[in-house]
Order: sequence, then structure tokens, then C-alpha cells
Amino acid sequence: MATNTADSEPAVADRALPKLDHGQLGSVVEEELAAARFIDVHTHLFMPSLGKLGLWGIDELLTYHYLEAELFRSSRITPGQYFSLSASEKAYAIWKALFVENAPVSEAARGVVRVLHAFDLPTAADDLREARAFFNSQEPRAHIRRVFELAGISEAVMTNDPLDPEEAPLWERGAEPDPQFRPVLRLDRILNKWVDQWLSLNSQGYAVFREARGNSSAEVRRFLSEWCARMKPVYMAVSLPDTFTFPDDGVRSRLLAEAVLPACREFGIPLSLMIGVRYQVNPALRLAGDGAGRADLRALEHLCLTFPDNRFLVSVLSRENQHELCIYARKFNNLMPFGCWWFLNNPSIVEEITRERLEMLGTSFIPQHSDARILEQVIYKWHNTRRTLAPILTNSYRLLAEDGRPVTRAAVRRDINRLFRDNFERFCGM
Ligand code: RAT
Ligand code: ZN
Repeated sequence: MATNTADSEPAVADRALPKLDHGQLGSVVEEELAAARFIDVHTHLFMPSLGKLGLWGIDELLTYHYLEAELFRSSRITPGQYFSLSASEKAYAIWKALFVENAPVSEAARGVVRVLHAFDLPTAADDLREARAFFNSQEPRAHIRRVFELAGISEAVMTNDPLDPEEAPLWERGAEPDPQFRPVLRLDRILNKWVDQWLSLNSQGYAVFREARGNSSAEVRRFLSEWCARMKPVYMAVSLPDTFTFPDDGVRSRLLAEAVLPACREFGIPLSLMIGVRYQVNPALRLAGDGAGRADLRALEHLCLTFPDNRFLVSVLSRENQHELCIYARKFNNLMPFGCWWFLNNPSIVEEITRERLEMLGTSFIPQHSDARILEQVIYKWHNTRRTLAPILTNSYRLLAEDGRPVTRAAVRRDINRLFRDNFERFCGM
């Protein structure tokens, strides 16, 4: 059963502790947010032993697919021309269009400015020479430590794909674990691309079939069990289209019910569902070509109800699905809403979603993850989360104090710790 309650916490509403007045509340919330070390519960970062998979530095920051999508709105370059450029030419094209010729006011563009500023690098240079020289001179492990420190995070949860031809062999050779990075077993290839992937499983000695009949589910479960033993993931994860349904008579439903969920129960880990992607709305944009759509969350209702011994970490991509997600979380304590994902990770929308979650769920959710793909992004993404969250939390405490319950610094600290660490650790059974 889920463990997303905090009933073993010490009582901190201690009457002897100093109560914060209205004026103090804002600065105490900001101080406690700044001091807390968060767990970043979903990223695309990689531990050092996974080598080249880990991306960092100015060229990678600029060619982030969120910025690639913006490039084509502010430049005449076509996707075909852009994708034929070298990595450094692509980065410069984006720098020129979005940072030199235009004000970088979008969330993703401002993020690069914040990172440059954090390292005292010029934020309005005509070229990238100084920034490139700085990032090229960093020693990777020390740089990771410094970046995590600047971001105020203790750990980043990775996204690890056992069917990725580049990544899988590194795990098979025994990639060295790193306490700053937690593995996650990602299932997109198995659950979303079965027709392309079953042969790969088959060639590895798993007796699976195209229609996923016969022994296929048992064999996929065996594959997952072996990878759980190898990777020791904190959860399994899959991104899902806005058209996701469950149950239905498709391969995905069968593999979910007969392989993935039993394996999650066996290893005592949750399944993360990220629902609402419209894959490749504009394929010319490649990674930047996905969109978002409203999903029918009855699928989630069925999963939570039918599998009470499974736990579901859930993020939904459509703004229109957020209210329903809160309602489902009130019905099912094996459901943990997390993050304001991708197109939602903008201050105005984060504010709306987080206020709604606090109002409907108290502190029993995980407000944010970074989804960082490039190491230094955690600096700006977590800076922005703290900046957006501070007034929201402060306002909740002001209302509470006005309604007759004084707030202490210890209570603020406990809540922040619960939101950004405990809820995740408990839910994952860590
Ligand atoms: O936000 C993103 O970077 C997306 O491209 C996806 O990677 C998404 O976060 C996912 O994990 O599928
Ligand atoms: Zn992601």
C-alpha cells in the first residue's frame, strides 16, 4: 500500500517555538527553500560512468530542443538547413537568433542567461568564445558537484533505457553507481514501440512474439526483473500519448498488466506515467517536434483502482488535465502527482498548478522536477522553481495564520522537506 502520509513525522507545531508574523513569513520561506537540498525526481542527466551520454556545456545548453523549437520562429533558417549544421554552428545559430538579435525573455532562453550569470560569464556577448573556453576547462566530476551545489539539489534521478544500443552495454559491463544519481528503468521502447522492439528482445534470448501473445508477458517480466537487478532503479517510467487508454486489447495494456506492474510489485517500486504527449506533430523538428494533448484520465482511474498494490507517480502534460489529476489523487493514495512537465514548466502555469495542488492535496505531492537534459540546466530550473514557489507557499501560510494557526520556521522546513524530498523517498520505498 502507498506510504504518502507523514504520520511518523515528529510534531513540529510546537507551541514553544517562535511564531512567525506576516512580515517574517516571506523571508523565512525563501531562506528555507534556499537551504533545502531537493531531490530532482526526473531528469535526463547521466552519472559519470555512463560517459558520453551525459550532456553539458554551452553548445548543448543552446541546442536544447526547447530552444530549437523557438529558433524557427525567430530565424529564416529551415529545419533541414539547421540539422545539417555542426554542433557548434547550431549553437551559434540559436545564440544569434534568440540572444543577440532578440531579447531572450522566454523561459528556456532566460535559463541560459541564468546559467552564464551563475558562472560569471558574459550574458550578452556577440560570440560564445569565453563561455566555450570556460566549460571546456571543467573537470567533469568536480563540475557536477559544483552544479548540484548551485542548483540546491542532492540527487538527480536519471532516465535509463535498457533497449538503448548506446546505454545498455554500459550497464551490462557494470557501470559504477554514483550516490548523486539514481537510476530509473524507462519503458518507452517496450510499451510504445513494441512492433519495432520485440525483435531486439527476441534476439537477446527472450521468447517474445510480435503480437505479444503466448509467453511474451512472462518473458518481458523476466527481462524487467533482470534489468531491475542490474540497475536497481528507484522506479520504472513511461511517457504516454494523449490517446492512452487502459484497459484495452492492445499490446501496451497487456504488457502493463502482465509484465510491468507485477515486476514493480516484485521490486517494491512505483511506475511513473507521464501522460499527454502528441508524438511528432511536426517531424521536421525531430526532438522538438512533439506536442501535447488532453488525455482521458479514466485510464489512470482504472490503474489505481485495479492495482491497489502498485504505486503510480504521475505527471500530465495538458493544463486541462491538472484538476482531474488532483481529484484522482484525493481518491487514491497509491497515486502521487509530480512536477509541472515540459510545456507546463513556465512560471504562470507552475503557479496555477501548484496553488491548486496545495489547496486540494495539502503537502502530499511532489511540486516539481527539472527534466534537465543538460547538466547546468538544473541551476536555472531549480532557481526558477524556488522563485515561483516562495510567494505561493508564503501565501498559504499567511492564510493559515489569518485563520488562527500560527506558523513556525520548523513547520515551514518540515513542509519543504516533505514536498521536495520525503514524499518521493517514501513513495519509492527508499
Ligand atoms: O521535456 C522533455 O525534455 C521531453 O522531451 C521529454 O523528454 C519528456 O520529459 C520525457 O521524459 O519523455
Ligand atoms: Zn523527461
